[in-house]
Amino acid sequence: MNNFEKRYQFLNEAYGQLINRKNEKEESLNGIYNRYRYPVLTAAHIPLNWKYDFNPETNPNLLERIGINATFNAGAIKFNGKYVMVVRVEGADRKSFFAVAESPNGIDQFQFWDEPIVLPETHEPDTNVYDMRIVAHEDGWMYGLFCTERKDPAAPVHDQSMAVAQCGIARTKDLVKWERLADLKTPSPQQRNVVLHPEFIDGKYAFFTRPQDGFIESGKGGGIGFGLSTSIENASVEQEIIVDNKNYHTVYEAKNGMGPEPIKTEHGWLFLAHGVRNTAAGLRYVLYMFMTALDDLTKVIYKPAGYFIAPEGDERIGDVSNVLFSNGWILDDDGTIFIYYASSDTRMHVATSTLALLTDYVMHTPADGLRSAASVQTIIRNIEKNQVVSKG
Ligand code: M1P
Repeated sequence: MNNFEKRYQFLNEAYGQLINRKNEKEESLNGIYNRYRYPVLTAAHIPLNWKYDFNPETNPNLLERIGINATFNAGAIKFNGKYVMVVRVEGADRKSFFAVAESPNGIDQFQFWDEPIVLPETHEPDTNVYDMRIVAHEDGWMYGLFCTERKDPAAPVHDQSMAVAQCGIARTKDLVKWERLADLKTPSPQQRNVVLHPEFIDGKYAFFTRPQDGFIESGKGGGIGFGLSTSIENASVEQEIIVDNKNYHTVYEAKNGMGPEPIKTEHGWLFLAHGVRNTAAGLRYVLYMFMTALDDLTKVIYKPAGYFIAPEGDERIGDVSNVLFSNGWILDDDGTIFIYYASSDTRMHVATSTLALLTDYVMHTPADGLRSAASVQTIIRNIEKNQVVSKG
């Protein structure tokens, strides 16, 4: 066997083992959700034929020709009975694009489809696209809302990082062929983390937005916004109502943003979002939850204090460390919820829970009292309740 053949065999065996590796559910201390031992997608899950030229004439050393850096921030949807993620794949060249990966059970054996998504562009080409929320809308289409980033035309020559982020919109029936629509128009100079609500509201398309003044800094803007548009082909939100704002000395004091689309429960709409705070070590991203009224998506009726999931162990380390981010979850008919989340802008994980457990968590976890003394009182009330239970 020559060197090319040896490397070919080695690469294929390692890839096969990774793709077929069974995941293992971890014990849950909080009882709300279970993490899994292995990430569900990493850069190593990218098909070998995307990266290697397998012709011994043109690649006698079987070198990797196209580097992939990370697979993260995936939208998720159940499609044709499969658990499907629309993954943000980032090349070694720092360009992100989308690719579909599917699993038979939602927790392991995720495999990418044959080719990455070829996303049509508008008249204004995207420099970078990322973080798609894929939503099955009641109008019959699946919509992918994502961030489209272009260089800020106002950037001075010395600044090569100033960008304008806006919400791109594409729709599909099969996740293979995509129709690109006009970017969402809002009053905000910057938009990321925009999500389409799955149902019409007052006969209109409903959007969750995240108005920001700057590319990174929320400035005077911020919070999770909500607005309506009569059209999806030329979507335009004229007024953004803030549903859930950033707040002093909380896990979302610097900024926050929507996760995936909300899930309807008998008690209200269940939301998963990310909150960001600043630390000496940089920004820390955690996931939190809240619930809005069934008849009013802008009215928060329950909001547990603090985070729901925060980076833990290996999740804390990656290209952008100390970050958890989720833009995809799947609710199964039996009430199981698969929460897909990325750690540190590097890899994808899954946590499982149920609609009943998440509803219990959101409705019965004490709210944030916003001061140390209030937190102490919350604990004391709990201790006192437990004393009654143990005496009884
Ligand atoms: O690097 C962490 C995250 O930063 C951004 O999120 P937000 O817009 O809330 O600040 C996004 O670029 C996201 O992709 C990234 O994971």
